[in-house]
Amino acid sequence: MRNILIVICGFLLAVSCNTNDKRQTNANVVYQCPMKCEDTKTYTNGDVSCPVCKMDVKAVTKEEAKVGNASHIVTKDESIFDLTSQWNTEEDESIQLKDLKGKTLVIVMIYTSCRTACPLLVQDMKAIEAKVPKDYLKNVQFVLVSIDPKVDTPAHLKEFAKFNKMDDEHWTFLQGTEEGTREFANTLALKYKRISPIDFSHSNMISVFNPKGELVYQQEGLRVENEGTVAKILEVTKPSLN
Ligand SMILES: [Cu+2]
Repeated sequence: MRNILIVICGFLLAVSCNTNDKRQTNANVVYQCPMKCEDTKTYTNGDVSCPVCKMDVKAVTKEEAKVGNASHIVTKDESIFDLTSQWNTEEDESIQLKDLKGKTLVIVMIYTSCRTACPLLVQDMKAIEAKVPKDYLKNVQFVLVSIDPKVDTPAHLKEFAKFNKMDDEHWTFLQGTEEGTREFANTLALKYKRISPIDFSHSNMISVFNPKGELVYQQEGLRVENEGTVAKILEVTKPSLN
């Protein structure tokens, strides 16, 4: 009888330890926008959606939640010139990213029918371009990659470029395939998601690649200070002599 009691006590102890463990794990779970629109802000309730991008919040550990947006900055040795996806430019030329090799690339992902963030991102790109001296500008390519390749055809992109006075040679607009676009966004750690038949939610990010195609800098947000971005562009770009 005594033995049985010991076994039962042992069993109860084990069960209560288990429940404790579970409680601990649950206490460590919070909810957060998968795009970190509100940076490190968390919710205790998983039934809400992000007030910024409208995506459902997802469960993360408290440690994961503390890692802010800036953690996306990846300085890997991988080059975007290794990507073999095919793209169409606004001039209706078919290219691969490696065709842009040798220049510093300043890249943003947008879609032309966006009426909220993208017009600001376009202005941010132009503000950066305005700060790059002419002799450097020859070795820098400003690239706008569409996240809505169905709508943003080369003709459409050309129209957009003209309208926004971005049709100088150092501007390039790219339309890819759905797959190629998604793959490219992943290499930037950039997230986007269709939220209605015509609209997307997306991260707001301008990325700088050195002439070897390695990611060297990312500017996050809208209308943010661009000094760091410009400094990085000048650091990795050789001015042209003529
Ligand atoms: Cu947008």
